[in-house]
Amino acid sequence: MQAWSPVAVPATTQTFGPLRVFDSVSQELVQLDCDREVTMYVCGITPYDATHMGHAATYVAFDTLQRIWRACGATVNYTQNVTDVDDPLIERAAATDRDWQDIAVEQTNLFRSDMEALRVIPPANYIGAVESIDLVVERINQLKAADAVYDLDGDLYYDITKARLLGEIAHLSRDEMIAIFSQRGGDPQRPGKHDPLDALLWRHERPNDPSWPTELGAGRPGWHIECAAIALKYLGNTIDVQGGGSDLKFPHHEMSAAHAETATGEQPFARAFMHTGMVALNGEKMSKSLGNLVFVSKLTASGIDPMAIRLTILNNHYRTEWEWFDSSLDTAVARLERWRAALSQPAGALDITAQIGAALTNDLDTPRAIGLIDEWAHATLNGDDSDPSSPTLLSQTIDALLGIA
Ligand code: 5CA
Ligand code: ZN
Repeated sequence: MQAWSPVAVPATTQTFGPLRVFDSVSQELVQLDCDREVTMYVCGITPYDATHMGHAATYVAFDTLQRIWRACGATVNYTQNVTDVDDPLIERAAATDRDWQDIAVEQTNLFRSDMEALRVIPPANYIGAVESIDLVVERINQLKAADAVYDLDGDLYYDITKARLLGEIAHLSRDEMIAIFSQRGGDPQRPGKHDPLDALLWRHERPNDPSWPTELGAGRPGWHIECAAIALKYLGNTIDVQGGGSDLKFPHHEMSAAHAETATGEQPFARAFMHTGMVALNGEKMSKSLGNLVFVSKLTASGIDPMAIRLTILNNHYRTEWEWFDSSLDTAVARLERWRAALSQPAGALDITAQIGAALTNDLDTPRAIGLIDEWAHATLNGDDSDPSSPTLLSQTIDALLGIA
């Protein structure tokens, strides 16, 4: 698939690092390598409804990681999928009497324009499920060879006893996993399954359900094998970072990692698993099903500077759960105005770029970086020109690392 337009990122003159981020498996900060080509897979959207601020926050977080990782010296090979065929999309199409493909194209286009507005660097590989059917079939065949697949009335399931580390990403007990599996696309109750936690790999063809003819028979991929197959193909058997929102820890990231490790026989699937906190509105997780949504596209259409939206997102640490308030956006609009006024002063910049780098390489501490810039802007606008260095360097650093132009 076509991603979206590239973003010009200014070169940073300083190199920052070491870079540490929080890994959901070890529940500790781990150091990411900066001296080589690194790989990052972030789960993409299911394009059945308009992308909202929660999605935007997740992709801005991983974009900020990519920017800091680059400034630390790494070349980042970034891959993202689009779940352009799955149950929610097909159900929405049926409910609205529309073609599922039309909905996917329309919503993926909206997502692309949101990402462009927020200055998110596009992935090098932007890959749809529909264009990955062959990859999925190849991986299911590998899983079969590993004796990890069984057939239930034509559907293929992954035998969960083959998983190395089940529960280690989300830190859930077996009972807890079974309890939430059905809310997250699983079918623990289906009669005939060997284990309630076995995950669907291949859904055989049914009336009014899209399917592709393959050597597995006609059907379509399960959700977790889609991401495993795409990540393995474009990034190799061990990726540096697997990312997404915290709602993807279980089952999605647990299952994708299990499928990948069983298929390749190599482990770990990812050196670090990173998860963003859920964004809420009116006290509840912003979600398509609840309908409590704020849209980037609506805000930008009403004349809001997308950089103020990005700044609102970054004023929250990516791992916290936070709530969207319109007043936070007002604060960001005013902040951006102050920063730009301070940066247009001919001199007076105290050199805070090293401190900004130190904050950001410490598990992406964007609120701390914003606080440092606030203090600097305040001092500069109050005529503190004790250090005559040029604001250009600072402006470039803010642009390169935080993505705020
Ligand atoms: N296509 C799958 C991943 S393979 C999927 O989960 N799609 S999604 O459209 O439902 O979500 C896309 C990304 O946005 C996921 O990483 C998800 O965790 C994240 N996300 C969804 N809602 C929120 C929210 N309220 N706050 C933060 N991130 C969210
Ligand atoms: Zn995924």
